[in-house]
Amino acid sequence: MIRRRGPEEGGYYLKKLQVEEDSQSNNGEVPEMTERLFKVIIIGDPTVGKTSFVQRYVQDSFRRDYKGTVGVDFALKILKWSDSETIKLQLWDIAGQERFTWMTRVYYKDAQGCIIMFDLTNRSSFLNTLKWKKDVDSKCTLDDGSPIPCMLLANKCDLPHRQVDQLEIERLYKEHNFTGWTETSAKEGLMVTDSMRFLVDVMMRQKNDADNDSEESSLRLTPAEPELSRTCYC
Ligand code: G3D
Ligand code: MG
Repeated sequence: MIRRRGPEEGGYYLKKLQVEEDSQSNNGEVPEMTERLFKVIIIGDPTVGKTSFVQRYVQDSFRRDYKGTVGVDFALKILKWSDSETIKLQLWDIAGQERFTWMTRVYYKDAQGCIIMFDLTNRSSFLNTLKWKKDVDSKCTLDDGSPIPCMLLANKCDLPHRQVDQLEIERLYKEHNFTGWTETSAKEGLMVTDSMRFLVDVMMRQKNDADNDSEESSLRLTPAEPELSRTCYC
């Protein structure tokens, strides 16, 4: 149920995720590999499951004996995105205790993607996702000034006794410009890889668009603005 705003119809559509996992033959030639690095921050109230989610995603394990995160933990995940592209994801697992202080600005610096997580069985963690979103949007933007893509994750969907229903999540996601939302269970490994793939897919497309824009504008500028080439920077 990952949803994404569809620019073509101004509405929403279900996004099907497709990643080529297997390398295809390339007539025996070794393809040139491009490597991309993305910094992704994982934020939300304490105990919603951020560290468990990262652990599940990176190591496919779930442990009950974590110490609460103090400060920030880093994890690296390497994805083979296609025959020619490798992605390095740097995951910053930020302690919830550090919320909304000057410190978050340091954590958010240069982030290109964000996960905001809440616990479906803890209503205040859901309400606080708005504060987290505002905090990120006010301190962190992409190079073109737009907000960084932000996924809203409703964790612990394996548990009964929910305190938040789907309609409320849907409304919050739409009204506050999240990139997508889905229920997850770090414990059961539900939608963990899928939600990350969705975010990576969005980040990749934004990066490619930005690369194309800068290529196009430099191509456009060269003939139209010949005086630029006479500019002297020495
Ligand atoms: P945090 O990093 O956001 O602070 P943690 O959260 O990953 O440390 O998890 C906090 C508690 O929630 C842990 O329980 C952890 O096992 C549990 N948890 C995390 N994700 C899930 C989930 O998807 N389902 C369920 N049922 N529990 C989850 P303890 O008991 O160790 O404090
Ligand atoms: Mg933690």
